[in-house]
Amino acid sequence: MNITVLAGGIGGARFVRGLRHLVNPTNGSTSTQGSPTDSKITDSNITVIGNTGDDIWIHGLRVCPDLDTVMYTLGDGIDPERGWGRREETFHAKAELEAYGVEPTWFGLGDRDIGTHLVRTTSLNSGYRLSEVTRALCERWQPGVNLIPMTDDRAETHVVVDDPDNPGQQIALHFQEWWIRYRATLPAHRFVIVGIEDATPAPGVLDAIAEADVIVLPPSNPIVSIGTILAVQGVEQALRETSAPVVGVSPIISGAPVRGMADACLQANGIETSAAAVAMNYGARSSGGILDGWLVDESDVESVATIEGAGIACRAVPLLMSDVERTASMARACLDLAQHIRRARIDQTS
Ligand code: FO1
Repeated sequence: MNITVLAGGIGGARFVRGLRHLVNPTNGSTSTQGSPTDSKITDSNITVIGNTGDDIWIHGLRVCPDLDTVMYTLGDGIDPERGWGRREETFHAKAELEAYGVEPTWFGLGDRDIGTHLVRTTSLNSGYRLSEVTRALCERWQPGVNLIPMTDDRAETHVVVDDPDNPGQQIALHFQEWWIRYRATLPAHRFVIVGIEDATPAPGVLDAIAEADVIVLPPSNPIVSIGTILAVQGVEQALRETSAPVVGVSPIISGAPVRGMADACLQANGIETSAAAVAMNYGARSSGGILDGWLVDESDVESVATIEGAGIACRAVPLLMSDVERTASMARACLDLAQHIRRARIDQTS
């Protein structure tokens, strides 16, 4: 089975780790598989289309937070508490830059992480495409999935806010400054993806959508992570045209994001912070959107009828990714819902 996932950072990476555990359980571990139909699942391959809208030049280094979070999480190099950057990290280089009074000082540039950015920056400067560099970096980390950036071109999310230093003026901050330095507390007027007009899908992105048996939207930020991937020309159209069921997982549980500041992003786009509102924002394929199915947490079970009424098949299951097994169960629920959607289509056509 070909499974394609459109992923952002921490939430998306953790979901893919559970999905990988489901389809390629490590030897000896008890996976959540049970029924004989699972043989179809176990020889699956996973392609992750990663968001690059968060990417930033920092002290001359190209940093790709969401690609690295997926790569480190699946390669077991991630810092488990932070959810980003390397485990056993130190920040000596960052302290030296601060001692020189070099800005930005708000970005957590780790010493081990700098190794990745040096390899990536050198390779990019030598003319390699980001997708080629990402493949090369994954040779070391062996994530067990095919990680492809959404585009090899520049497409950087900026956030238009009221200038904290010039009342009455608006400025565009790089997403990372808004997210890290200001913790998304400056109300966002809108998001602008600089370069998106000229950005084309990286090699393999459209094929991964067209050739998928299932496409999953994990609980990543629907605006600045998955929304950014959808903004790359051709991607949303490919999702509408693919025969694969598109199943999403709500990043909102009981009206709040599980982590991160997705609510600040939703508010900026006038979207209510609820599981149903995020599903409606993606839209049902039958009404011009991209969603065939949507998973909400059990605590949001009352929204199932509304979502189904909009033409999106919906199930309420536990959505807290507190460990790999629970996340694998969520992934299982995604694949089961995709199977249900496929069968329902066959029934309709027969
Ligand atoms: N997030 C923070 O909250 N503070 C940081 O200092 C920080 C540094 C950082 C460095 C490398 C990297 O790959 C990610 C980093 N992140 C940091 C996370 C990052 O801002 C977010 O994970 C994504 O951009 C949003 O998903």
